[in-house]
Amino acid sequence: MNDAIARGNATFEDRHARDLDALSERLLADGSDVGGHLDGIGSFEVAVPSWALGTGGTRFGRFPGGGEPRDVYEKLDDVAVLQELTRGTPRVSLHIPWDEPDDPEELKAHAAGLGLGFDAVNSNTFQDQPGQTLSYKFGSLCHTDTGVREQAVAHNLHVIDVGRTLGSDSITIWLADGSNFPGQMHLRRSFERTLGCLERIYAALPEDWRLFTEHKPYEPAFYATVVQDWGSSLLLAQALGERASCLVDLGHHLPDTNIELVVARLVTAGKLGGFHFNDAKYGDDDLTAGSIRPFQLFLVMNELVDAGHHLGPSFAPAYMIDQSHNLKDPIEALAMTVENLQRAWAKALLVDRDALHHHQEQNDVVLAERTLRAAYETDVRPLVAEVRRRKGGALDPVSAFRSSGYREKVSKVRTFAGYVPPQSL
Ligand code: LRH
Ligand code: MN
Repeated sequence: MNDAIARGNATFEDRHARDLDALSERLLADGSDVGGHLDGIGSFEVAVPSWALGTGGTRFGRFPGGGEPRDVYEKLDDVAVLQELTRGTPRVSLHIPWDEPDDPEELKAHAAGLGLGFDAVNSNTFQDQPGQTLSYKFGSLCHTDTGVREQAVAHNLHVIDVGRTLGSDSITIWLADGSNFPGQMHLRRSFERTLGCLERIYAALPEDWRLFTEHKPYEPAFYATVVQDWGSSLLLAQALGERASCLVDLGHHLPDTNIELVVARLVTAGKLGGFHFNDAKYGDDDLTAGSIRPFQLFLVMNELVDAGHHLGPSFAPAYMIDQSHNLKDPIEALAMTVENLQRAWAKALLVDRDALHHHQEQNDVVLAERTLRAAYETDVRPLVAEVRRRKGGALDPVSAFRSSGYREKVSKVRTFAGYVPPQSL
């Protein structure tokens, strides 16, 4: 991959240098600290979901591309390629049992050899596994049957064990638990049983670990979801304790929800634990982050940079991607995602916070809005590309990946025989 990156960078370096000089000159004229911005952009890292390296699909079909990773080892190989290209994805978030390693120590060594680590692990009590004793058809941690709840708690403790061996320090718990019809499920008892089970999982957390609760308004439940919204997630995180916090999946909000406001509320509550970045037009579409609502992504990043400004280094949410690549090559889609996230972050860093604060306090609506938009409308691509270049990455990750012929190469060795796609995606 390094050759393709070097070739690509050589092709673009003159134009890049011109663009960077022009932008730096303008930012300096505006009194901006270009060096500081480059450092700030370089500090942004995002974890890659293990379940997004194969081709995703829907209930209507899946159209696998060539060279799909056949196991978690090949998925790590693909994440390493992404890290070489973008220099922004040094960690992987595993989903258990989809990507449960036979030998976690061996997988940890494989990852270390690739310069990768592990971010939050994800449990799965939204599917019945082969040989599973009790079904999650009517829920897991909320289930009316103690045996099912016990089974689900045991699974989460197992996921923590695997994560501990891999060097992870957090678990994300998303629950499909809910109902399809009014009257089917008691809305308070189901929530209280869920909290009771989460308390047992929280009590078993290793001392330096965090637990993230992830809300979602619907799907697969189509009437009520136990952890339906940020309020339900916050109630759980507050009841559990200081190492529990809320994970915001951008796709888990009803149309036109002001997600940046949800983020601001969770920051105020001291309970913003992490993100699943993606984008959506309608439902939980799991599309490329920044591909549909780039301004919303900027406004979310603006809340994060502003919070970091006030709270300092203790404010460290876990940034992760959660997408399903039904049509794009997964590595190209993830490269575009990382670029879009780096750009939204870079634009948020450009916001003149003192000026914005002043205009807000003066209720100068026009100047406040203009100050925010000025950052959003700045083409930060040269800055973001320069950060990648300085870290040994690609000025243009997608074209470097294409010119590397990586997908063609792995397509020859990764024969389909033996490839088991994730069951739901
Ligand atoms: C649920 C969700 C959750 C994961 C799954 C793959 O929609 O966002 O975060 O467990 O996708
Ligand atoms: Mn998610």
